[in-house]
Amino acid sequence: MRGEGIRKGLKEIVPLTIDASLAPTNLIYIRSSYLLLRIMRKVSVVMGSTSDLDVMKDAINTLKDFGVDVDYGVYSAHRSPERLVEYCTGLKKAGIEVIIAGAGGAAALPGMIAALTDIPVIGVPIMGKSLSGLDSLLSIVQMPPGVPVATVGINGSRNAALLAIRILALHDSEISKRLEEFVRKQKKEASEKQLVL
Ligand code: C2R
Repeated sequence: MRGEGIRKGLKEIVPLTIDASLAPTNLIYIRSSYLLLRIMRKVSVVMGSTSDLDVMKDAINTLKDFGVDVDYGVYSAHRSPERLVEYCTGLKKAGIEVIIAGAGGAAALPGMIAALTDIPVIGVPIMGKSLSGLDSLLSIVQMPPGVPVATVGINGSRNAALLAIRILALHDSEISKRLEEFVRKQKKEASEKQLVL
């Protein structure tokens, strides 16, 4: 079953290509007689509902700003568990190295993904209509020992992306250079702000 792209609020409209049963199509091949270049997607950003997109688009856009290949889609452990299992089965073949999962309320999604794969999962608690996101934060952060989910702050999807970038930077020199540049710029901006104060 092929997922639909989310077309709202993103810098670019990109169709969702993650699909467990069609995982090899997730690789883009550019062929010439001398060149075979394989581009693999590295980070997957998933969310429990389209209503989470306003928060989760920061993660998607931050990853894109760093030139990281990103897939994104809506998957729910509660509402469509079989589809989530199928999706998780294809993640490694699709070249996914980090998963960012955002969910609100009784948020099972990040934990279920961490249970179904050994790829690092970063959970983003989403502030819903009640309990100010505390329900989601506690659901995601209190994983049982043995099934880790790195949890960022409520609505902290940008930090989730930056953490994913730090993980990728460990073995990707291009991303590492961009991260160094980002940190340098951030430091400069922070000290300039202090001078203005
Ligand atoms: P709707 O706005 O679609 O009613 O969803 C979503 O992440 C969203 O924040 C309300 C909230 O339900 C959350 N949801 C989960 C899961 N599936 C949906 N926490 C899950 O499987 O964990």
